[in-house]
Amino acid sequence: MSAIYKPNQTIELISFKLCPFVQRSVITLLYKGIEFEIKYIDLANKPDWFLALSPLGKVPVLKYGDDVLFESAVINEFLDEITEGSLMPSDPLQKAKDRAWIEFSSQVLMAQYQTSLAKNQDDFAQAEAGLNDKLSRLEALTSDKGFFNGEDLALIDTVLAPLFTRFAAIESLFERDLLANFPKLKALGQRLLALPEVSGSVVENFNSLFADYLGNAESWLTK
Ligand SMILES: N[C@@H](CCC(=O)N[C@@H](CS)C(=O)NCC(=O)O)C(=O)O
Repeated sequence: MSAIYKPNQTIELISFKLCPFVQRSVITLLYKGIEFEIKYIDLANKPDWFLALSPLGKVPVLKYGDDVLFESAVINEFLDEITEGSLMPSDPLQKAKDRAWIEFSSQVLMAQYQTSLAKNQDDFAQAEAGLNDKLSRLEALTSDKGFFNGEDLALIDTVLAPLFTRFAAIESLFERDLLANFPKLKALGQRLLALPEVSGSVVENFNSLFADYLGNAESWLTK
């Protein structure tokens, strides 16, 4: 029997407050109007029950009743499929392309992470060059109609949004606009960050937790 979301279904997202992959699933849950609970864990000190549930030891993990799902892209597609109004293109080719760019966007998140954690100016410049390479690819594909594919928000937008939360935090905390050379991405970011599902997808003190995290890691941005 296929799963169809029932509002009384117990859904719990195992999370870490600063994790962009968790944030992707929170955006999808909020956008799809799915009721859920969120449980934060400390990734530096993973509880045994979490390690028992999560084959990769990574968040997000979604507990759907007695079932367990992992990997944000998989969780998001599942949440999309059990609710009305698909956020994936119906055309198989376009759907395959979106899945490919969703995978690519995970690499962009990793490049952004490495850039924000670089410990000195040289490492920062090197990491930023790698990040910019990836951002150029996204910039070339970003529509100027509102969202990544066009006028309608799709899952690819929900997975890109956490990038913009972190670019905005870096700009506000350290006065560095890492999207200055990417006008279409900048506009996409502003559009996404204005959505309540995106602004409400992180904890209220996100910027200060993010600053603390970078400070503890002795990131060059914080010096
Ligand atoms: N491909 C995974 C990546 C998830 C991931 O890397 N999560 C990080 C936190 S942001 C994590 O749990 N790291 C713990 C670890 O690697 O030990 C997804 O999309 O869900």
